[in-house]
Amino acid sequence: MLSRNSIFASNLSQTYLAACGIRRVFELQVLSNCNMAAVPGSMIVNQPAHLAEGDGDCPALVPGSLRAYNMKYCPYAQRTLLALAYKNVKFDIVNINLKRKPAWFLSRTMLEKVPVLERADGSIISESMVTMDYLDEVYPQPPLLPQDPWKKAEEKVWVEIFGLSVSKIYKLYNTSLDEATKDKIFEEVTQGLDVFDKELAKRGTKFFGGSQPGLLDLAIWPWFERMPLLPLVFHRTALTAKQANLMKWVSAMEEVPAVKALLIPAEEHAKFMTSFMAGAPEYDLAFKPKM
Ligand SMILES: N[C@@H](CCC(=O)N[C@@H](CS)C(=O)NCC(=O)O)C(=O)O
Repeated sequence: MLSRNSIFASNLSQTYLAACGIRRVFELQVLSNCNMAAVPGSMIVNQPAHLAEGDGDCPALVPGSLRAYNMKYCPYAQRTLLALAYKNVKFDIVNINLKRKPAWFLSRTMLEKVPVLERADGSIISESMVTMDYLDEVYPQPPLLPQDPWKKAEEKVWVEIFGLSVSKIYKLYNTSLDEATKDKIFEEVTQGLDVFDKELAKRGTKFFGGSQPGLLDLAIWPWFERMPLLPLVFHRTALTAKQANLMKWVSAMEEVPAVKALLIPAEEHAKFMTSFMAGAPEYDLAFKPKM
């Protein structure tokens, strides 16, 4: 089990730690699913434990609130929660045990994945980017995408580029891959980071979205929140001082209230990833009494 001390003992550079906000992250208290006090308009009805088949019926919908089906450590589901929180939409979370999905969850979605959004009439949409798009249309303020259809499309292309490069970082946690394959993937990830670093420099803005975060910022953030895990598991650091623009962007993102509200400490991410790699994901590890 990775402890706070083992994280500090690892040879992460100070710059990297600062960029990943490790010190600040550790100061956050893990009380429940997230710290929604930072996003006053949003509402969380805490449903901390991940519900599995046999745990009873689906919790009743909350009047006037959107329902997000989630898995606490899923980066895709975090995209949806970030968009909801960023736009101060009222929502509640139902966490799903993905190893033993409840029948009532499976009956709602053919795709069998989180995130899923459900509204008062029981209809659902899924796929993280679809949910973000929907939220941006229905809750236009603050905007996630530019008005111009071409520019809108360009931002979505960037999300695709991210999916084909940096987001491959998750493959490095696949214990069945050999070292040569992992080296190749690591190369693709770092090249992807270079591309995003250059793009940010080209835009010359604080966020990819301009002076405020946009769709691209929120869509890629979950992978950056998890960056500090890589050196712990793969003994290499992907994001370094070389990507200076991205480093600054990480610090700026950490100050965004929606990001703060949903931030999971690196220590907790590391514990979950360790359990995931061992084939027994501990979805509820944050809710166990501390030893
Ligand atoms: N393309 C989907 C990917 C979502 C996804 O892969 N979610 C994972 C959890 S991170 C999932 O629900 N997997 C189902 C399972 O593990 O059975 C999206 O963007 O929403």
